[in-house]
Amino acid sequence: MNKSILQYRLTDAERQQFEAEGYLMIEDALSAAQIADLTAAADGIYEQKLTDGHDPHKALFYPNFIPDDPLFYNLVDYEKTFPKVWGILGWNIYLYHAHLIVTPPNGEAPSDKTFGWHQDSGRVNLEMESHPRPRLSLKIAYFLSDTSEAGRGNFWIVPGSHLHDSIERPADGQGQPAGAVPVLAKPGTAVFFDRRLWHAASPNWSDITRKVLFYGYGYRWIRTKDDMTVQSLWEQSDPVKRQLLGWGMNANGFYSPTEEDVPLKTWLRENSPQDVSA
Ligand SMILES: O=C(O)CCC(=O)C(=O)O
Repeated sequence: MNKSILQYRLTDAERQQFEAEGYLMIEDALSAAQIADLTAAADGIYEQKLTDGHDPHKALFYPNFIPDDPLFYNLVDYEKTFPKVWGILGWNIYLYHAHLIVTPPNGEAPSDKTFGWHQDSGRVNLEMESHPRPRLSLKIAYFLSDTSEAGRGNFWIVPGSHLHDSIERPADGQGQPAGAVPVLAKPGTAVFFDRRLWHAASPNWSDITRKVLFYGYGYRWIRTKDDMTVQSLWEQSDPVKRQLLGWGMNANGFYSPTEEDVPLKTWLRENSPQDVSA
């Protein structure tokens, strides 16, 4: 990993924003050229899925997309975002989940139906007995299409809701929870969100197909949430990236890592010691 990455470390203001609101937006994280190339790669997958019979009016949720294109692989330790991930979660981390979502225009008139509000991680939210729930992981959503206006299949959130174990949904199934807002993200924006932040996908009532890449980072003792068939990428990766792609010396090292298990820790100690916690 190149030391130049350190210019993108999490700032105090970014930390405060993330801690208080449960999310953080970095505009222009991707250049116009990156957006164009990543969009072409995402389009290729989407076209293939349509050919395979995917309903053109329904959103495509496509997990485990990292092996599909080097461009997706390159973002795993992307310099403009990855330092903020270790700044929030620390060094015992990896990419536990990744998915691409393409939300085409649904061809319907806008409605006020309540969206599918949730915190990430499924049963973790029921089986972990603590309040507030622990953070455990976060996602970065890279927006490839323009969702800077509402109605475009926006990612919706309730800012500051990450410390709440529940939210009140409208009883009649109409409208959104109090405080809910659409995230207005331009192409190239990276939105970091705490897995506990109450969030939802929304229908796309516009004529612009929405395209977003989601990268989920969590502690190394968390299981993958999709097949994550990234092992063939280990050999070509530097040690830190190998760690991010799930490599480890042995099973115990995911809980009690030795130096060899966590090259990110070693790299940080040598290059950014203030980022190395216990
Ligand atoms: O598609 C969206 O905007 C929401 C994605 C989502 O709910 C998730 O990544 O957990």
